[in-house]
Amino acid sequence: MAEIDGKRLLAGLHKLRSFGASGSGVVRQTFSDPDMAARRWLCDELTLAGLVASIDGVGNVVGRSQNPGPALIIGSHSDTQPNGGWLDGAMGVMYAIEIARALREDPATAHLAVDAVAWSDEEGTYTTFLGSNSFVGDLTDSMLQDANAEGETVAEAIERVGLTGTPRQRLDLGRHVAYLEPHIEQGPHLEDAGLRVGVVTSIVGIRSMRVTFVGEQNHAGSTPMARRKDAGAALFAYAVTLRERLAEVAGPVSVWNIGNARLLPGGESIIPGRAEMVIQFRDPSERVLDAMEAAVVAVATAMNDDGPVEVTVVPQRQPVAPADMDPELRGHLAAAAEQRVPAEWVDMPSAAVHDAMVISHHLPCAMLFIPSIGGVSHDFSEDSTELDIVTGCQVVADASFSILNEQRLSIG
Ligand code: HGY
Ligand code: MN
Ligand code: MN
Repeated sequence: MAEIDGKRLLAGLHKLRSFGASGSGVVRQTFSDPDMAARRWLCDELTLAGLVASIDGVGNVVGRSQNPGPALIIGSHSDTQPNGGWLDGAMGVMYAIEIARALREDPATAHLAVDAVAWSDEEGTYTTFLGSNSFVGDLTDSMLQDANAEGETVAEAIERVGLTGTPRQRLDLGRHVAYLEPHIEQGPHLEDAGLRVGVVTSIVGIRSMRVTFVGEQNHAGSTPMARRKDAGAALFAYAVTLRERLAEVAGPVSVWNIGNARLLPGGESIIPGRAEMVIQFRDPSERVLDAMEAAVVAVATAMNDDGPVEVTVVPQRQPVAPADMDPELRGHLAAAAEQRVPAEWVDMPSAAVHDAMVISHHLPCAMLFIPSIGGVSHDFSEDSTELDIVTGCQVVADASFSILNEQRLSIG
């Protein structure tokens, strides 16, 4: 089996961390200067790894092995949340580069084809899984009109960073046989159980809805309470009622979160005439997601019936359905984990969403997790041990070898 170079992997991760570094975390949102600088650096790294590398028309960085297929695609995303951790996405990208290098450096595996990717906008700064949706041909024109919090659309951002007209890389079913996405768990389960590796069974579905409240802006002192149409008061009342309703329809692992709540104009002496929030919810079952979405709408309808504030609900992002990982690929990851960390691995679901959900509609996919310290992610303090980072990469490298070997044997 090709042995990965742990020191080289960690050095690359710390270099990638430097693009948008902020304390112990990273601020590298899609199409920002740090994001594009990181993508250019990744292009160079992929080239050094012997791959033919380019940034495509939506910002994906794709390194294509010069070996003929069958080819494995390995990777993740290189963009981050506004308050991102240094490993979320980045680790899978650097695993891909290290594995491509290690297989190429070992004469016994130098003939194998591993393509490496860093997807664009996994974190939804602009739209839903921009890079992986584009790669599989599911990017719609309306998604190109989705915008970030500042109102810049995907199309405008692509123009701004100079990618307009650049070809978009696409899945090649005549070459690509599987996609592996290594990732940190972003939750507490592996650490709580004292385990080193998670082999992902399935990934939750996710939906988000924007709820808007329109009342009347007025003076916070001279307007009698009984005559107010307070959009802010309506938002808070809605949020409390909604949590109760969601708890009634939720499944055992359902989660929900209120984000981007705003009172407008927001001064303490002004009754807010407008308020808005985004409610995001996730569950492994479409039926439960449907029930949760119905609750979001029902609470708004009841509030409209009572008045005095008008409440509207619209989808914030395209929903993403739950996705199962490929059993055969999982078997390769499980066998490699059992070899490297016997009895210290487990099959587990993913409560975070990933590009593998999008790819899995077109190509067999699998994911490997390593533990997150304290189960923390989407926070500057996100971290994992160096041992777990390096071990995870070796397990994925071993599985990559066995998957491609099996493919070549089956082709004959
Ligand atoms: O939110 C998520 O699950 C992912 O980290 N973007
Ligand atoms: Mn991620
Ligand atoms: Mn994330």
